[in-house]
Amino acid sequence: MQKANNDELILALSKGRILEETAALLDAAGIALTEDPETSRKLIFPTQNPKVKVIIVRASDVPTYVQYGAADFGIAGKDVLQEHGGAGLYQPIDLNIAKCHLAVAVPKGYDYQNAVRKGARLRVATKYVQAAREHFAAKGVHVDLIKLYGSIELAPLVGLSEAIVDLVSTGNTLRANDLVEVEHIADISSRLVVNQAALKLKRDLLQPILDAFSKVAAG
Ligand code: PRT
Ligand code: MG
Repeated sequence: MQKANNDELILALSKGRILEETAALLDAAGIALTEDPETSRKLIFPTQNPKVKVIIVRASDVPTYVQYGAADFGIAGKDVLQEHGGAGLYQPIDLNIAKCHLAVAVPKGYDYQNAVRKGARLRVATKYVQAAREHFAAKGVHVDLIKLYGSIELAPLVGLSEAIVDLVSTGNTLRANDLVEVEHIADISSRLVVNQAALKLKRDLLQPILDAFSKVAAG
């Protein structure tokens, strides 16, 4: 097993929007990638700093790699961190990237407020079971949560659920599927997460990078 040793750092990132929006941060910290993961099949990448490598994993797997110390630090959405639970992770910086919000949405014309008032039991499809459960429990709304792994917006269109809980950024996906947002649950952005042991053992290597990230994140 390749495991991070004490004179090198491994950063866990995911392809797509996190990688894109992280480029400026990596640049500022002197750890820009020297190869483009979007066009490569490799999973471990060198950076400008010979002591720092980047591994590319699924967005929802980033906290797991960092929790177990297979990566020393990583970047993940607050949505992902909330579902993971955050055990073993130190979360020092809100990077203010990959911003969106978590919302409840229903098909246009469905009277959500009325259904809630009448105490109806709603079927809600979501990838974010943890966050959805907390949200509806706090509001005293009765729900049956249906866990999906993608294309959440499809569920109400084919009768799998009455409502969804999903991430929204531009709102284009909701509009394209005749869905409307009825509740704003939480603002989401991406956070830097650091393995708690690495923070102590590799402070010398980590601190300058954390400082550079903080500086860019603060604008
Ligand atoms: O697909 P995979 O399981 O590998 O992971 P992922 O889908 O979580 O990864 P990715 O790269 O899509 O998202 C990584 C992180 O970006 C998420 O964990 C969020 O914190 C953040 N983020 C920001 C978003 C969005 N904006 C976003 N709009 N993640 C997903 N979306 C999806 C949303 O689920 C919906 O289907 O985009 C659609 C809505 O977008 P709009 O612009 O049409 O409103
Ligand atoms: Mg995705």
